[in-house]
Amino acid sequence: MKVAQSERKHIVFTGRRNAGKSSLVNRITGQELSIVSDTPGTTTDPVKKAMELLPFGPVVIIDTAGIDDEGELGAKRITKTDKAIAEADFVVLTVDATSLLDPHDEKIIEKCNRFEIPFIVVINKEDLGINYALLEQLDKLSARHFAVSSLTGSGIHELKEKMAKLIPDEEERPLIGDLVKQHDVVVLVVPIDLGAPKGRLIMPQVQTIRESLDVDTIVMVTKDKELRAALSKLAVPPRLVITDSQAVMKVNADVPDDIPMTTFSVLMARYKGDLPEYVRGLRRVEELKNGDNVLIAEACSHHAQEDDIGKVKIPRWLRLHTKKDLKIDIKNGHDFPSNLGDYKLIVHCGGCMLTRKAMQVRIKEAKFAGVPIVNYGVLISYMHGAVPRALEPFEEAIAMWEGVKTDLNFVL
Ligand SMILES: Nc1nc2c(ncn2[C@@H]2O[C@H](COP(=O)(O)OP(=O)(O)OP(=O)(O)O)[C@@H](O)[C@H]2O)c(=O)[nH]1
Ligand code: SF4
Ligand SMILES: [Mg+2]
Repeated sequence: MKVAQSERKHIVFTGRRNAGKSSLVNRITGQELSIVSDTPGTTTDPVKKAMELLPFGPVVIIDTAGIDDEGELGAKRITKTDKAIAEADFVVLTVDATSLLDPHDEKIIEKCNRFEIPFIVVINKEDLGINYALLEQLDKLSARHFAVSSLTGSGIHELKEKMAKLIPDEEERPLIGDLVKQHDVVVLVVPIDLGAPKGRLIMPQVQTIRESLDVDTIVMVTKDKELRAALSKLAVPPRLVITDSQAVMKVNADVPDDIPMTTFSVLMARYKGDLPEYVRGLRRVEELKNGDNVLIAEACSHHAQEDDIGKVKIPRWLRLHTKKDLKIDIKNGHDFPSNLGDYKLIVHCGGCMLTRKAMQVRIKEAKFAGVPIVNYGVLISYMHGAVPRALEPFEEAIAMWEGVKTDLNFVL
């Protein structure tokens, strides 16, 4: 079965130049994927390989450039490695058995601890003998370690088994499966406007349909224009209506109050991100002042439409809603800026191309920098008057909303 990259666990191999990262990756994958040489700085761009890590399952193995690379190019490579680590489900820090940990290695350990990324230190080149002081250093940091030789192959099989046990095999989170039950009717509202991709549905829509079918519900898919007609044809009211965020205002008006309603983005926010945290971020929307910096972050660099949601619509709606002269930066791709502290608010996309772990790390980075974060779905619903309605199916989000509302003394 083909597994989407964002659903595979990402294992990032990092370490200083010449520690033997590429040799280790080649041993683990059983393929000569990465070039090995005794010239430091051989690996430049990250090398990715999807594979089955038995007994664990599908993973993506990522070999990276050394974390002690030098010069201007070296610094760029280190940034790429940093990004790869931020998106990792598991990190393998490779250290030369004859050396000691240096500040570069310690920084990786500190980062993994801070962002709760599980990791192992692989002491490579054990055939050359292990420096006892290195073991002492690792023990002092309580860093889990394991010795191998990528040259002779000793310890590799055991390492793979160890990694398979350590990679977090999170329980599958439901997108919608826990909100509906057998024979419920679920109505999905999918506007087919200029922004809709030609000839297909987008991933969150497809995933919602598939999961609804898995729990034996009856799915009705309609455009926003036909929603009223669709509802009138049903003998029983639907259990839930889910709409694309961009039609939330119309759908909110068209769906009777006693029928629960939410958006695909809110579902995705719960699935990939942290829905209560995004709701908490709404408080900051009302605290923004003239001249404040707002970051709009998109996790991939899709081709921008003329009236693009992240580049055009959200900035426009945010300025209209706050009536403030905001300075809005739009960043996309895998670059999540390191200067988060310069912003008053982060508005993040749904992150459908990110792993859940990567999205969680971004949320943690925002928290660490003390900057509130919201996502497109929650913000759009809020600015279009569909909060708290679109949050009602989710207890924790509603509880957070009650707190936010009290804090701001909203007159709703
Ligand atoms: N003796 C011994 N040599 C090894 C072992 N693993 C790798 N080497 C050697 O160490 C050197 C560096 O190996 P690489 O795998 O290219 O190291 P790297 O960490 O990917 O290096 P960069 O890509 O430059 O950052 C090569 O000469 C390898 O042959 C090992 O287990 N034992
Ligand atoms: S939600 Fe984010 S990751 Fe998904 S397509 Fe849009 S910009 Fe890319
Ligand atoms: Mg290499």
